[in-house]
Parts: sequence; structure tokens; C-alpha cells
Amino acid sequence: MKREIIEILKDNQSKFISGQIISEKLSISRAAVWKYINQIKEEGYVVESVSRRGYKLVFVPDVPTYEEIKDNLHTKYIGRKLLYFKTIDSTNIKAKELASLGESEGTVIISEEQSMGRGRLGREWASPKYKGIWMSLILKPDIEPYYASKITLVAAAATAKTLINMGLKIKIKWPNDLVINKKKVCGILTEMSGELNKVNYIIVGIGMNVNIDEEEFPNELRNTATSLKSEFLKTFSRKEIVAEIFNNFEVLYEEFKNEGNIKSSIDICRENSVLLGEEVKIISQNVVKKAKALDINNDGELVVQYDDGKIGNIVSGEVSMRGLYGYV
Ligand code: BTX
Repeated sequence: MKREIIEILKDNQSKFISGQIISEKLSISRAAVWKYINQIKEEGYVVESVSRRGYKLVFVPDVPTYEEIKDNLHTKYIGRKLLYFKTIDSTNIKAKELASLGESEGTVIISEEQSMGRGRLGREWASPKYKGIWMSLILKPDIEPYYASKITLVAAAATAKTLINMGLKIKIKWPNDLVINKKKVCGILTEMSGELNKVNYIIVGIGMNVNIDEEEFPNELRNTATSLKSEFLKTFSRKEIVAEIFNNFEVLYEEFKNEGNIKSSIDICRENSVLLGEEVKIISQNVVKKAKALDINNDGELVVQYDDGKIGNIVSGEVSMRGLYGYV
């Protein structure tokens, strides 16, 4: 009902509409209208209310709710069901819970803040309130579990494309980060539930630092993390970015599901890679090896040449690079 009232207020933006008319349109009492208007205000909308004239919408906030993204959304199913939370432990945890209860493909969980945002290997992910995009997509592709890690590259490509199309200079750090000036601005966490040869569901968690000021990052992240606002010195519309990520993701994900390849995603990852041509360290199960990053192959693996000249393909894992995130 809240959504319907926002819609009516928007249709009448900058003029008053009476509580009576809203109550008649929606077949609810005027007291109920008043109750919902208060809830709408709590979401950050500014609604003027004047007795005998009614309500007037004077400010629409940058909240990534379905109501606010739908005009920019061109997808068939990604983000068509968007569950919006003010606060949550982790959107990935919620998405896993819902996916296992039968939630369908394309549903997205988004929250204004996370108290237990997580990165890979259980690392903490800072998720300050109203300042970023913290969300998880539920996917249920009919693929072998082995191919699930490719979805990380699809998500990296979709988020990168979104920012690049906005004219922003960002780079992709294979396989799951976006960086600006060698600092991390976005991380992707893909988790899967499956059996030997069947995927139950895949959760793609995307965390993007949008309007975080430098001093709002925890001390220990200040040299390694950044936000769009800190780099480009302006405030960005989260709702527009969210819609565009969904638009780009669905196209790239459909390619994967229908054609079994992620060529377009890999092209984007290659063209905008921060690693290719660089000396890197590959950290896998506590073993560190030095190598040069040569390419991302058609399966989305990182092709490297080790110091002894041997060529290897890295499926996933930790890659660190001189000068990146403070590694020297
Ligand atoms: P990662 O393991 O590659 O990176 C985690 C590391 O990044 C941390 O150990 C820390 O050093 C650093 N870090 C923590 N918070 C931030 C931040 N806000 N910006 C930059 N660097 C940071 C990357 O894992 C995957 C992150 C996915 C986060 C999303 S948010 C929505 C969803 N829900 C959830 O719990 N996780 C995902």
C-alpha cells in the first residue's frame, strides 16, 4: 500500500492531493493513509501535509527500493522482486535463506546497512548506512557446479560496465574486485549451494562504496578502500546505479545461460583489467607464487607465467599486485 501511495504522490508531484482522494482511490481509510504517509516519510521522502489541502511530495530520496529503480529497469527478471531492508546482518545470508526456501531466480535482497557484511573467507565487509550498495542476487541456473565461479566475472563485468558507461575510470581486478587508483571500490562474493552435479542456487553479493567519505572508512581500510564520491568528488545516485547493474547483469547472464559462454563478460574484464601485463603474487592455500599475469582465457581463468617460464591457469583465488591495496 505504501508503494501505491508513493505512486499517487509522484503522479501529483508539486501539488497537493487530499487524503480523501487517496483513501477513495485505494479503498482504505483516511487514518490508514495518514499511517502510510508517516511510514513513507521514514524512508526519507519529504511530504508536506496541510489540513484541508492534503499531501504534497516535495523530495524523493535516493533509496534503492523497487519503487525508485523501476523506471530505469529494463530487465525481465533480475531485480523485478527487490526486497529492501533498512538494516540486516548480511544480504548474502538472507538471500541464501530465501533461496533455500524456494525464492525464485532474479530476486534481490538489498539493505541500507549490514551488521555482518562479509567478503571471501569470512573477512569483514564494511557496509555503512545509506552510503553504499549492499545487495545479493539469487540465481538458479541449470549448470554444473564447476561453472559457478564464472558468475563472479559476469557480475564484475556488469558492475564495471555500469560505471564505465557513466564515464568513470575504473579497473577490474580479476576475479572479484573493482578498483579506482589502485584502491578497492567494489567487491563481489559469489556463494553456491549444490550437489555433485547440480546447482541448487548461487548468490552473487555485490558491495559498492558509493557515497562514503574518506573519513567514514574504518582506519584500517583508509589506504586500501575508496568510494565513487571520494574519487570523483560528487554524490552519486545509488538507485540509478542499481538499476543499471541489473540491466547489464541480465544481458551478460543470459549469454552465459543460453550460449554457455561468457565471452562478452570476459572481453569487458580483459579490456579493463588492472592485472594483465603485471607482476603478481598468487596466494593459494597459504602458498605464494610469483608470476606475470598474461591473459584471461575464454573460461574466465587467469593465465599466468611463473618465474620458471611455466604457464598456468588460475581458476580462482587470491592474486595480489605490487602497489595494489598497499602491497609493495
Ligand atoms: P574480499 O575477501 O575480496 O575482500 C574483503 C577485504 O576487503 C576485507 O578483508 C578488507 O580488507 C577489505 N574491505 C572490507 N570492507 C571494505 C569496503 N567497504 N571497501 C573496500 N574494501 C573493504 C570482497 O571480499 C567481497 C565483498 C562482498 C560484499 C557484499 S556486500 C553485499 C553482500 N553481503 C555480504 O555480506 N557480502 C556481500
